[in-house]
Amino acid sequence: MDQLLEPPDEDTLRVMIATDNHVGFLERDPVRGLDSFAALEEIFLRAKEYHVDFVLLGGDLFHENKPSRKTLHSTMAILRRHCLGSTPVSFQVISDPAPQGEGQEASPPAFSHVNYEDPNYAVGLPVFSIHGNHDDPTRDGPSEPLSAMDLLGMTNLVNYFGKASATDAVEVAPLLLQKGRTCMALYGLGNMRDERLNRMWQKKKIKFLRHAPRERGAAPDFFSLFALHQNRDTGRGQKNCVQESMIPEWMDLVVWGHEHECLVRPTRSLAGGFYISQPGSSVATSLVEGEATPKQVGVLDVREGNFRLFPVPLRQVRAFILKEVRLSALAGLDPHHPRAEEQVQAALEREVRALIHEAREDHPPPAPPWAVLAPPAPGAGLGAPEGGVLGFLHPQQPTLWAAFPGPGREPFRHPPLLPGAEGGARGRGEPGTGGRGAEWRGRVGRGCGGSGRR
Ligand SMILES: [Mn+2]
Repeated sequence: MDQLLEPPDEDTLRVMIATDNHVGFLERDPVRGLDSFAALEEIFLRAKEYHVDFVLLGGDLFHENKPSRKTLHSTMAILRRHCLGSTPVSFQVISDPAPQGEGQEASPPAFSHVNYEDPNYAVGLPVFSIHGNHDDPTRDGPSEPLSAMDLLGMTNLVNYFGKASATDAVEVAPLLLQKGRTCMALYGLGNMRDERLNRMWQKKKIKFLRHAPRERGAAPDFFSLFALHQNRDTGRGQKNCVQESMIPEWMDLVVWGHEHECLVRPTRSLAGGFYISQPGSSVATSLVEGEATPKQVGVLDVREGNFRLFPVPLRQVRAFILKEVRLSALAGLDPHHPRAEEQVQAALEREVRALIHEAREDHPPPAPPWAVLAPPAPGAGLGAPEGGVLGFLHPQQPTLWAAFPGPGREPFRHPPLLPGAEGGARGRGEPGTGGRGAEWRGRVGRGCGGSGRR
């Protein structure tokens, strides 16, 4: 959409929101080993294409708690390629030098500055990230708990925030950001075991610090954005999730990490006054329905207490189609036939071929320069076929796999590469954003001057 190809105006803070990149997932797989890196790279390419002010990651950047050297190296290479540089950053951090609340710390521990304010570094695209359950801080012997995010924080590649050090009580303090007349209070809470968080919440041991109310007319109100990485309440047990009613009702927008299904379009919470956006994972880590919905990230515009969000489909993500096949519904199969197993094999091969065809139709390879990353091939034959009905045997999955050694299962040919620095993609192609998700939203009576304070 054209609005995204133009830089935001001086009062609009534009944020790329993404989560659960799970880089390093299946890194040794000859076919899918580079998928997670290609998706991460595309996120940053798009962030630059759409002139975002910063990138917000909602946790589980890494798939493994101790990522391999290769994964760390590739991730650092991507961050370094896209985030370092002399592009001016046009928003300021206006909170105190040590904005972390009691029981919270950041990396570097003092969080005396954001990475782009470090005079020894040139950061053109700041990244703010919390940790998830895959890359949470753990101890090596007597050392303080550290996560891979701490390493990225210490090297100034990301601004790692939302790390709670206390186990009994946490105060979540916001980073206060300002761009022109837009002010944002950015809250983050890295993953904790759901039961523990739930217990702390019930005991009122989780506090959200809120900026002091401003004088009427003195300055714009703050837009409160909260990034967390926990189970949502989807019926898995009330104590095994964060219920929306636990989130302060004065929050404006919650970026919900951890849930892999892409539900990036903001939906209004029934519990509070806030909206929720769940970007979902950028790589499918399990073969379930929620992962088969198209992978998207979001570009969020915030202007003086109002926001709009553009869903942005990722084109470098391997197509994944899930289909349930009922053998009883397929014509020409006889469970009593002496060669029933072969019949099943052939029938399933036909089904998979049809899915590959469908995937190719729906996901044409991206045109240059995106193709530099090598077009992802449809992920065919990945699913374990459901068999065993009506007396049929379970077809052997390796046998079915062997039927598709070819074009359906192409790996990325080489590690993702950077197109020209200015991303020649500018001006071509629609980001495919829908109109509905990009309406301006806000609270009635909010806006400049702190009117309608909650
Ligand atoms: Mn997670």
